[in-house]
Amino acid sequence: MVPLKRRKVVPSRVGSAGTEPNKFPQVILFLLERKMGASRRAFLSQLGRKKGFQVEELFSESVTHVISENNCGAEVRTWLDSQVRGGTPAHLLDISWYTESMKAGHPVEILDRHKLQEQQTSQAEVVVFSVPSYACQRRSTLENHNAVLTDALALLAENAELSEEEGRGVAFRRAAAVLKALPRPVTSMTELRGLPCLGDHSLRVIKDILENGASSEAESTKQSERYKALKVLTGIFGVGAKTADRWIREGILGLQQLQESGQTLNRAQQAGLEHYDDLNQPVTKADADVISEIVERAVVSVLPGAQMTLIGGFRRGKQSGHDVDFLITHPEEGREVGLMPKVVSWLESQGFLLYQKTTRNSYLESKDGPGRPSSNMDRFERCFSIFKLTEKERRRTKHPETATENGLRTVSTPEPDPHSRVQISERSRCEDEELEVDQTKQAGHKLWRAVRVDLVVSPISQFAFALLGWTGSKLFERELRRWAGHERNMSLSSHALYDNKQRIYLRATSEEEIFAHLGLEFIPPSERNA
Ligand code: 8GT
Ligand code: MN
Repeated sequence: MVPLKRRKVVPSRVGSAGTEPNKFPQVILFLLERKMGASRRAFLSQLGRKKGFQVEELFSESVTHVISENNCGAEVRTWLDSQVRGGTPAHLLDISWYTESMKAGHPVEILDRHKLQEQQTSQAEVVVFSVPSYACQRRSTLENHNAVLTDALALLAENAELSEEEGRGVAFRRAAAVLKALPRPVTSMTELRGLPCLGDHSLRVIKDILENGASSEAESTKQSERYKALKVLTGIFGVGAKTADRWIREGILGLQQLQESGQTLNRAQQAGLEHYDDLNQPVTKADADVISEIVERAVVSVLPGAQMTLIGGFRRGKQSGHDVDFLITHPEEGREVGLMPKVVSWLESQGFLLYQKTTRNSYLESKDGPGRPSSNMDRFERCFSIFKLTEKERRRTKHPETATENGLRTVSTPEPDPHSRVQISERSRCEDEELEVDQTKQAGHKLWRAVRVDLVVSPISQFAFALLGWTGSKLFERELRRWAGHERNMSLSSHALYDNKQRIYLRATSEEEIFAHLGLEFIPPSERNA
């Protein structure tokens, strides 16, 4: 057993019948509930007391050994810092030390493998930054003081995602989100001590940048033929990482090679290729507002009383996005059934859709109830579409308020795009459009652009969950679910919140209520840009 500092011994507050008297007065244990769970903690604590160990219910400065399960040193350190200012000199140990000590009937010697990865902090090692572990506990800061670091990590995250290495992608995204939350630029590695979610790989990248001004890994990735080809090919709507990878292995690295290859493209990919330039141009908030009005007209025309909400990045206050997302519902449960095909038909009849695919909602037919605990697959009725947004619509739905707000309302004609002009003449049906084409040709400009639009329909009983689930960001959603599972023993989906302990679904009619169920402070959409 390693010698411990002599301390004032505080009598146990939890001595109760059936427990041995404290046999090891120099050892005061505390079991961290985080990730261990309350019931396992209670069980293990009781076991320890029976063997004559002093196991504290509450953390205090007298604790000599902090025991945790499935936590890394940084996570435990962050938790402890929130309890005791200036940290604690206690040993931070893995559960293995505890179980071995239980077996031996006395505190066993602390070996390296028992210690949590992070070494004990000395007085000199002061924690500079303190950031909560989960992105859903953080409000996004207005300014990113560490853009060079986060850009490199985001690029590596994107490359991992495009290479179907999801875990690695998430790790980089989490690390980037933590750095983005810092109040000032990081200047040395020691400042990162105690920060959550910084894995070895991310730390190597950060170190490289701090020492050499750039990350060699990020730079070489950016220059690599594979990354460039993945970007171009997945830029085609309907093409995911798997398809792009297959094409690359067949020697297809760009659009021209793809067109010449004679590959069979599905309907989505054909549309994606046809509107490639438009769909790879950011959608402005102004255009998102114009499309909102069109969708609203559609929804109200086919079902009076139905409601539509802008979701995704634009709900979070982003000024541009890669698509526009909408959630549709009706205040009377059940009235939303059959709504999607009607909305789509209306939009189609008005000539707004260049492409659409509606996926059926299998939830209604499924017998396993909303949001099965293990499932975060979305089962709402959903329509992936490509809108044709014309100048005429842009003018028609001009809002004086937004015009002055950000100046984006003044519609500037997009860059000439000969590729798309051809499509106009191919697609022209009515005289109006013929006239537009004429004008377009004369002016050398095109008078419409293609925009990706996603529509989702939810019953009102699930609306709050759908709204929360579809507002994003993707990392924020992932972190919410991680929090729910690890910290609350609950399962969150875009359909429901399930309490695994009580075995009940928790109802909510607003996002605020869901945060309250989760024991989280409410973070408004504009501050969720994790
Ligand atoms: P962007 O459009 O500007 O790139 O940014 P975004 O609006 O934040 O991203 P998005 O890709 O349009 O996705 C919007 C949100 O919808 C994301 O936060 C994501 O979590 C959510 N989302 C999907 N697909 C699905 C899905 O199948 N089920 C659920 N529940 N949410 C989804 O993108
Ligand atoms: Mn979006």
